Amino acid sequence: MEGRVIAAHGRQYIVELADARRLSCFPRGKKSDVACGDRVNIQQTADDQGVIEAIEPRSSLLYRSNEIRQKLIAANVDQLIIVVATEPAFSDELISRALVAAESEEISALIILNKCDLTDRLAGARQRLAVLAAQGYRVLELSARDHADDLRPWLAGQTSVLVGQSGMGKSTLVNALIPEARAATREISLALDSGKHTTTHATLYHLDADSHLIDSPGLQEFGLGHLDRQEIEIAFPEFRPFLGKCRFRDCHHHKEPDCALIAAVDAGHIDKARFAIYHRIVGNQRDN
Ligand SMILES: Nc1nc2c(ncn2[C@@H]2O[C@H](COP(=O)(O)OP(=O)(O)OP(=O)(O)O)[C@@H](O)[C@H]2O)c(=O)[nH]1
Ligand SMILES: [Mg+2]
Ligand SMILES: [Zn+2]
Repeated sequence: MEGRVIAAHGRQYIVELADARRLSCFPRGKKSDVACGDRVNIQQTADDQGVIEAIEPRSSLLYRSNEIRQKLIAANVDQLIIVVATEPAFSDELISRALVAAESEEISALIILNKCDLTDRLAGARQRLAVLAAQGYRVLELSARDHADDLRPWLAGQTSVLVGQSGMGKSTLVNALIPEARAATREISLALDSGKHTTTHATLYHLDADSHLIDSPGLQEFGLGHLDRQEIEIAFPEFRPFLGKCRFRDCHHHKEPDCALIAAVDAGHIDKARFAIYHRIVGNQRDN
């Protein structure tokens, strides 16, 4: 039988079949490289249980990785939605890393600035996101508490995944759009005190027959150890006009003479902070 993974809790997966029945499944063998959103072949072993025999080829796979291991975020998504908020503070580097992941999987990206009802830090947040909007990324301002519906047109006909730091309001958005989801949400102060993320595993919810939304646990890091230098530099849209124009073909855009990217930074065509983030991602820190 074929089904789709709609929840991934460690090695246990909830698989939804074509007739909407849901089975609790384990993968065959030790390795567990199944992600929420995966299309799988299963063998039913009991009324409500099954074994995952195979994973169908994926149209996309979002994951993060460090030297030791990789963590799957979601499979077969069309759109990555990065959720930040006016508060708590968000990381520009995390956003850029998520954008690189989306570019490398060739899926579209949307940035949401949530909690716009909290106006104290709204102007500052807007200003930081303007750098990304200038690169052509779509930035949508909203408040999950009172007008989450603004997001609905952006979700139509696609499978989207919400990612971002803990407390940004991803699950609140899910509940606002899909009340029957009843995803757990928590006051930030409580969440920070416990040191835990409120959402503990990825879950796929249906908006309608062909629009789906995946909620994922908050993340603090977005390791991109699986990408090489070329893949990372091409994932910065504002670098593209300058790539291939450095004096050295294998230029690291670090301290080399006649580097087209460094010249573009100096001329104000590339944002300094984004350039610094690029260097942190590829792992050669620049000193200025
Ligand atoms: N004022 C305001 N608060 C919001 C808004 N959206 C979410 N919150 C609050 O922010 C807190 C965190 O929201 P969650 O939805 O649990 O955050 P999350 O991103 O799912 O967090 P993790 O599951 O830990 O990754 C909750 O107390 C929400 O009520 C909003 O638009 N405005
Ligand atoms: Mg959550
Ligand atoms: Zn260069």
